[in-house]
Amino acid sequence: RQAFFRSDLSLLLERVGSGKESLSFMRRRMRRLSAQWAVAARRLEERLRGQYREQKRILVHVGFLTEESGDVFSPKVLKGGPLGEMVQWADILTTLHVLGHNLKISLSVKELQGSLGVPPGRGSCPLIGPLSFDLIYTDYHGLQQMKQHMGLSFRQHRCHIRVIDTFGTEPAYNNEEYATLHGYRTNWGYWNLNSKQYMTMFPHTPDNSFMGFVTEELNQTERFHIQRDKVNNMAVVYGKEASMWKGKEKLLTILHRYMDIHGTVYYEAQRPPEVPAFVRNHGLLPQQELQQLLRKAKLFLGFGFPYEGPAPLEAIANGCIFLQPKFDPPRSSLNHEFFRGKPTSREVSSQHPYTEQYIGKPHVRTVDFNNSQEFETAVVDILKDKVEPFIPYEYTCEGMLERVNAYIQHQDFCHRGVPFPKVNESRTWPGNPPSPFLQLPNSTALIWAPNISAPACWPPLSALRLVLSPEASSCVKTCQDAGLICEPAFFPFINNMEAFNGLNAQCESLEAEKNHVFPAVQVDRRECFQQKEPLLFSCAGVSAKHQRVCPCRDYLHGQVALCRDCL
Ligand code: U2F
Repeated sequence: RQAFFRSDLSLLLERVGSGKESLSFMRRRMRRLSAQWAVAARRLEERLRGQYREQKRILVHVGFLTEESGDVFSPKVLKGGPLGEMVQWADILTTLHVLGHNLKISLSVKELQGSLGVPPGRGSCPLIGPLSFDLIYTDYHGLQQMKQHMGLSFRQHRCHIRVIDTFGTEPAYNNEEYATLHGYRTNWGYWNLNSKQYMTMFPHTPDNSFMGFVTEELNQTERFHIQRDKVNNMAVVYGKEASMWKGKEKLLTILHRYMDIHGTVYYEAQRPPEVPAFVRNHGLLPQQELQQLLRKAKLFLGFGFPYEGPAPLEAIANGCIFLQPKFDPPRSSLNHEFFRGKPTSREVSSQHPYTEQYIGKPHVRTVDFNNSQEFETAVVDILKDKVEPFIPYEYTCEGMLERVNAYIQHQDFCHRGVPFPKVNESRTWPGNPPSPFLQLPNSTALIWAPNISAPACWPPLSALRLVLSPEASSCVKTCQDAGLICEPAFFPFINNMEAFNGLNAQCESLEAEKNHVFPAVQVDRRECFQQKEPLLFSCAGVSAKHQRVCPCRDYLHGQVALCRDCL
């Protein structure tokens, strides 16, 4: 059956219900953004005209909101607790609904069992029949619950699952055997999914799919009002909880020399929060009122926590400049408590690396907050800067609809499109002779555009550009330095001798091993290594001794998840 765009959200709002604060928060958000979604749906429909889109049966099981997982989030919605996850789930549900799919929402284990057809009273190993869903969106809590209640069927059906995973899961952590043997085992990882089944809040690593969320857009009148009403010396501090302001008195004092400071810190009437007296605290605001405050402010100031939330994008969308601390050394699960135990080694270079790397000046300034002079200079510069409200396309409703639609129509983890080539088996492609090579500026990397006509693959292989990384560089970084992005779906096509030859690797030996940095080359020893375990293909992997064979591709401006030929 064909899917048709929907612009009316009433059915969705009804299904979400409002039994808890978290659900009410999500419903309020859906309602507030409904006009914006409708416009985006019309635009995308126009652009995709003529494309057949299949309607999928989708189960959405929001594990972290179930009572069975402890639901620690809902009671804190009005008390300064995390809201980012709720923002994202509200937007995912809306996207799936607007794209015209057949949705079932589950917010408890009971509903999950009902949806999956688990007979009541059966033990922990039921065999359920054919799955009545094409796709299941859940999170790590939900995954655990599904495994528990699907018993033996879990393995069989897991290719249909998509895991909403805020900070991302790297392949080395996802492969159970490898994680256990090599010290990558955490409480969350080791599910042996295809790493693209994990969907993140920001495009952290291309090993995962970037799901995202949306940022509220401005109409012409609102833009005009922002220009008119901006208060040049008004700052809003990013931080809903008093703990996020601890130890920041010195910075606040510097800032206060130049600007009026506003905050939105939650407090209970009898115990006002400990913020300096010169701060005007509004208390935790409803999202809509926070937007109004941001429309007036010039500066949005991050103090280092929370990491990677939606609020900086909202501030930039409302014409603020986001000033945030650089982390040197970068923080990660290897050196920092908050990230410890998360299934990724990703290095977090600032409070919000996405805004640092993908947006940058003039909207974002990332400086060393331990250096008061540097901080003060940034504040002075911001007072002089002129900025326009800005939203990266991938964080607009149209961008999210476009991206998720492409995933739903093209990603398939149930059928292996490419037969995994037998290791050491040489495949011959009708292809260009691998020259001339393009030497990338300031890099030892070589790039080769093979002309492969291979089986159906998404993204299409026409986008493949093969790059040999320098030593100690991941494919994430290598592709980025070449103005491209790493595409793990291409790994199976380049795990062979043609690729090594194409990159002029001059292999004298070739071995196949399970190692998350392979395929790779040890150039001085002329040793080449193939990957033996498809689940370990990894863009993120990095090794001091190896140069990695990196499958890169182009990407659309403002929509990094998609390539030119992806739509
Ligand atoms: C992030 O979670 P947070 O919820 O702490 O992220 P924020 O960026 O602070 O804000 C989320 C939403 O809260 C809203 C605001 C944002 O959309 O509009 N809000 C509000 O309604 N009223 C206010 O007064 C202030 C903000 C991240 F998203 C999570 O994934 C992480 O787990 C967490 C920890 O790093 O950080």
